[in-house]
Amino acid sequence: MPVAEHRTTLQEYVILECQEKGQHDGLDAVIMAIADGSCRVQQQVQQAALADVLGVTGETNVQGEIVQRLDKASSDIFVETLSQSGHVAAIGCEEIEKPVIIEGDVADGYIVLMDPLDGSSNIDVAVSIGSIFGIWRKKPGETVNEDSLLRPGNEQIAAAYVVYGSSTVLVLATKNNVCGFTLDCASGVFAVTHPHIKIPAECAYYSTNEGNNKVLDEPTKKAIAFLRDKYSQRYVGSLVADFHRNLLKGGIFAYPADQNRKDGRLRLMYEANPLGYVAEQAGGAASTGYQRILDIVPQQLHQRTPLILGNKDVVEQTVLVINGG
Ligand code: AHM
Ligand code: MG
Repeated sequence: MPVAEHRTTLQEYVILECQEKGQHDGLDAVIMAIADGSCRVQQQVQQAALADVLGVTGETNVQGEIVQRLDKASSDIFVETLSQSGHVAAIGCEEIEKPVIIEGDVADGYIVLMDPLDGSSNIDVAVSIGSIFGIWRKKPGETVNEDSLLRPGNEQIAAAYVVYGSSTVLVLATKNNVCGFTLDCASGVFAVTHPHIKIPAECAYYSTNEGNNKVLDEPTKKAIAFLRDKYSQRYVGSLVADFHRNLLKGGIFAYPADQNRKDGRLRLMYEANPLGYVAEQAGGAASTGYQRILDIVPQQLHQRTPLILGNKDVVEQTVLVINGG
């Protein structure tokens, strides 16, 4: 018997959620397209070298980073499932320089920004990786073009991520509601396993690349020292996996700007914004150190941002230290 039986499936959940939120225009299809794509990606992740998807493609992406074969495969899979959903007007993707504009009648379309395979450095070594999605509703009557994707995170109507770890978990956030689903690999069905996620009040962990300490400015060094003094460190090096642990167990993730990365390391539109949205709906917070992530008015699809993400109180205390408090 499939283990997902007798549990609410993702499909049942999104239909109810869309009814409750008055979203009757295909948001459920967009979310199921993400779920279908992530089932296919997880099969490749599980088979790894056997499916011949490890290693590099030999290309570099728009950020100048080496493209792994699984980065490319995941990007292709999600572009296909989202395009075919019939409700996506445009896709912005870490691996694709320009937005993918979907032709045809998509009057009620959504705009999806995605990191199809997060944690690229962990692909070849069987460590948890993931996919991240921010979802915006197209403006009424708008003809979508490149600028249509440059919307602030506070206009997202949903966000989701998938962790391909010891199990495959999809977390979906809609306004004030965050829910986790585990994939039953035998049936390809996601079922509710983590209802009503709220980030625990107590912060257990901090997650940061301590190797960057030497290139931090003094206030940021003090902020990291403040975290180091109070909490245990956990750092996977896949944002999705680090965030997922901190969301369930209580914790804070920090990738601040440094001498080598003046604008930070992570991407605003398809890493910081979606996870910032998930964090806020679960009672947490996301900041650059100076500004709420979701309030940033984006200038470019692939722009980077410093990111402090997790327990609200601890994000606020960290921001205070960065600002000399
Ligand atoms: P990617 O989207 O190309 O995988 O890059 C983002 C990743 C994040 O998952 C992770 O938090 C960060 O880069 C790790 O960076 P570093 O190796 O500098 O610690
Ligand atoms: Mg990433």
